[in-house]
Amino acid sequence: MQRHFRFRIMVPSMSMAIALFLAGCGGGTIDKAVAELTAIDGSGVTGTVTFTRTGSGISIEAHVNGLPPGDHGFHIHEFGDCSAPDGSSAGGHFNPAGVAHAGPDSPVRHVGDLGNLSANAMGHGMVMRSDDLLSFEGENSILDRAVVIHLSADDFSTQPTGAAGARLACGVIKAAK
Ligand SMILES: [Cu+2]
Ligand SMILES: [Zn+2]
Repeated sequence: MQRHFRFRIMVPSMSMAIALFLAGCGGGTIDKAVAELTAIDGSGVTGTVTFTRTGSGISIEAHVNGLPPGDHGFHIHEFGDCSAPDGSSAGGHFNPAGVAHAGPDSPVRHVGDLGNLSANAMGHGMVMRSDDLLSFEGENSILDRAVVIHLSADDFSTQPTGAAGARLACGVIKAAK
């Protein structure tokens, strides 16, 4: 009788300990994600975009090579699929709220509206900024979506694309350590 009683106490406390262990080791939040950009249709454009959690949002650090000098539309597109020869499989701009396209500093914009990436004479472009609209969870989660770099500049007004033209590079945003 006493043995049976002790057994019943032990089972719930052990399962609680296992749950705490799993929460600590396996259920942690994502703090970083990376998109490795590969060239679309022989463009020669490649790069890396790193997203890192900050206190209020996500910081973006992009390094891209092989670009024509000048500004290039820089977006997060809805689908993490870069398989189509023209990059169209990534879909349109990531826009969970169903609002209008705009620039990255506009109070109302697509979540995916990251603005332009400006390439120098060497074809290198870089972006370092922080963005409070991006998230690693919930409806604004950018995980498993795609970063796309375009041939032309985003004008921040033409709907729904910013008239940024053809897609030069694409990479799926993957959770990282
Ligand atoms: Cu785009
Ligand atoms: Zn947009």
